Amino acid sequence: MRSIFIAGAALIAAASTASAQEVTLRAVSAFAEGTELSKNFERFVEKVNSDGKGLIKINYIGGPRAVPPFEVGNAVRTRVVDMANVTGAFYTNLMPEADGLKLIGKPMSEQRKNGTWDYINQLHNQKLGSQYLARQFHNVPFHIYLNKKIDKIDFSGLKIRVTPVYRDVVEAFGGTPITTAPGEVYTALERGVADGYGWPVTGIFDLGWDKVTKFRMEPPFYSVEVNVLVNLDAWKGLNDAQRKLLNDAALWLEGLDSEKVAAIKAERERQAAAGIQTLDFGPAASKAFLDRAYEVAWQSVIKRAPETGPKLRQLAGN
Ligand code: 173
Repeated sequence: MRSIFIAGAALIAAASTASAQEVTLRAVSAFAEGTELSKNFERFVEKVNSDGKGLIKINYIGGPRAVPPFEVGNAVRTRVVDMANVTGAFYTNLMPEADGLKLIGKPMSEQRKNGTWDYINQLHNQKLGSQYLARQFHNVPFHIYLNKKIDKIDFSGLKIRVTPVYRDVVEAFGGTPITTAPGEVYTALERGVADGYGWPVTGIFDLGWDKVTKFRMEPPFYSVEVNVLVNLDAWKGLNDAQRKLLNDAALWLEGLDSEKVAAIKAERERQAAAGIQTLDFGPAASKAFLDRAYEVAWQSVIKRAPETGPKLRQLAGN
C-alpha cells in the first residue's frame, strides 16, 4: 500500500515538473533574416522569449539558408521545425486554399470575430498539421515591378518572376511566368532572365533589388499574407499557460500591421528617390486590372479546391 502511494506521488511530482519545464520551439522564417518580411516575426520571437521566461523559449534558427522557402510548410507539417514565419504562397502544393489567403484583406480583428480565422485554422489543422497562429501584413499590397516600359497593362512578350501569388494574373495579361524563390530574384533581373517580378510594396531595398528595378506598375493589388504556423502536435503538447502566451503574442504581432500605413508611404517615397518610376494607366485601367486579378485568382483557387474554395471566397466577401 505504502509503496503504491509513494510511486503515485513520484509520478505526480514527475508530471508537474514536466509541465513546469520550459518548452523550446525551433523556428525558421521563409524570408531572409532581418528583412521586411521577417522583422516583425523576429520581434515576436523576442517578445515571447522575454514574456515567456521559464515557460516557453523560441529557438530561432533563421531564414532560407536553414530551410528553402518552398519547403518551409512541409517542414512544419513533418515537425522538422516547430514553428515558421511563412506565406501560404509557399505551400500551395500541400494546401491549394493557401493561394486564396492573399485575397482576404480584412483586418485580423474582424477575421477572428467572423469565423474566417477559424475556417483557415481548420484547413491548416487538416492539411498542414499546424495551427494558424497569426497572420501579418493584411494591409500591405503587392505590385508588379518591371524593367521594360509598357504603355498599357499588357505583359505580352515579358518574362515575369512569380510565385503562386502572381502566376494567374501575369498569365491573364499575357506574360510568361517564371517561378523563383525570393533569393533568386536579383540574379534573374541582373541577367535579364526576368523582365520584372512580383513583390509587396515594401521590401525591395532589403536585397538590393532597387539597383535592378526601373518601374513599379500601379495599381497595388491583393493583400500580403505572411503567417506564423505551429506544428499541431507541438501546439497540443503545450499547456494552457504556454498556449495563452503564444496567442497573446500573436494578437500583439497582428496589431503591428497598424505601423504599415506609414511604412508604405515612406517606401513609395524611397522608391521614387531611388529613381524607380511608377507606371500608372489611370483609374479605369486600374479597376479593370483589379477586377480581373481577383477573378482569375479565385477561379484558380476554386478549380484546385472545389469543396473549400467557395467557402473561403464567401468569407473574403469579394
Ligand atoms: O516571393 C514572393 O514574391 C511571395 O510570394 C511573397 C509572399 C508574401 C510576402 C512576400 C513575398
